[in-house]
Amino acid sequence: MIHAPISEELFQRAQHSIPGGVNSPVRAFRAVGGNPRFMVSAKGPYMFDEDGNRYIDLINSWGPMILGHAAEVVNEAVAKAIPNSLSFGAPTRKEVEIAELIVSMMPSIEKVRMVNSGTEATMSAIRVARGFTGRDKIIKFEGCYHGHGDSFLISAGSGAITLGVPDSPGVTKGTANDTLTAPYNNLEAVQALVDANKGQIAAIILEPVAGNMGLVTPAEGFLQGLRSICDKEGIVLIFDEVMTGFRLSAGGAQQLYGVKPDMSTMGKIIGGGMPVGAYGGKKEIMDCVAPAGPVYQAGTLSGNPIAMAAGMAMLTYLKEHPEVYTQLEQTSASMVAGMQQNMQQLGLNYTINRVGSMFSIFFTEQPVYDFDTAKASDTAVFGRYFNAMLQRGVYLAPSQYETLFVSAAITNELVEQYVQANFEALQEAVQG
Ligand code: HOZ
Repeated sequence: MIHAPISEELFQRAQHSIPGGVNSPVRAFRAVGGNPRFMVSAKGPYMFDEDGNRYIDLINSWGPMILGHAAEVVNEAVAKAIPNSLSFGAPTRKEVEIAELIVSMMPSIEKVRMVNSGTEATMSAIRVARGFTGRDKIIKFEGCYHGHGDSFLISAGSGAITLGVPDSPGVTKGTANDTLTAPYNNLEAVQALVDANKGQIAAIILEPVAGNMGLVTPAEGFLQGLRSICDKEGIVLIFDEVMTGFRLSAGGAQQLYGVKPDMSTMGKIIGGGMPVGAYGGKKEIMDCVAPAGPVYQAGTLSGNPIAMAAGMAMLTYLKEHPEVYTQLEQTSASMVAGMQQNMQQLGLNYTINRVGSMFSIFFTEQPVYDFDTAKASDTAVFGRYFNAMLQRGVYLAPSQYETLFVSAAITNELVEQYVQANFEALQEAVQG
């Protein structure tokens, strides 16, 4: 039995000085019960908490640690950059190099602007799309999460739905009115919105593989269908690749599915674990951004030298080592195959969705292809499953409405341990 009294004490203490005791809501474990674990270190596939417990990590900082924790290639680059100052607030060679690298890796990106988080990237991207088109409205999909910008906290996934506030108080009616929503994978609904708002839609933004309502894959033809609606109507198609970028392939979901958006947003892996985001796209759109154009967007710490060093090291490694993606695919496929075998043995038939190294189990027997079908999952069973896995030293995302991220540090032996833990945890979770 894993105990965590120090984490419990820290969590109690944290409630006095931090809202809800955490700096990002999902971390509070509210959807699964119990106390969050306070981490002190991590190496390779493992995280270690304040109580000295070790966990196999399947969140990997929500994606960035694709090589596992404390990857030497990234740590060395950061260590080398630190003595040269933590920040300049002036341009650097590294910013040019990372921009060139991103352009060379992401199929649709011709120019890119670095920011400090995925949220900043998506907020900036829709401002640019609005500036470029001269239109106000955007379409987003129910259950997709694009960070916590006002325009996106409408039918939002991730922590918003985990805590039951998919439409957050504090977002003005005016802002909400400019965000139209459609069910994921439903082209007819998108077409109907476009028809009803002729000439008013600036952008359609989506996660090309949705990972914030659990993992939901794009149906065949969905991304292509959006591409042609956008082409016909002069709408900017934005792929939010904050989670999928550099993970599902070196060129993200757009490379995997062969569909080019007009703009892309990125984060997570792009910073190698440092707080970095970016948005980019076609030259003519990105040249609207100040100082090249009139759409204002800025950041004192944007392009921070330490963050750029980490991101550059990570992206360079991924570009030069395509075998990482083959390994991630094999590892993740084995994990899911093991889960499926377990379910067969236990007479269960829950839904598992997977693309590459991202996957989710939903506690429903029905296929999950949008927000409503994702919400059919029995979250009470999920909570029990999560805690049963935690007790067996496996750290999963503490919400049904998140995805798991596999790292290249997961060995075959760890896959076996994971599959065994899954068997026992499933048994425990369904017993109630
Ligand atoms: N779904 C979020 C990452 N895209 C979870 C991380 C967080 O909100 O803290």
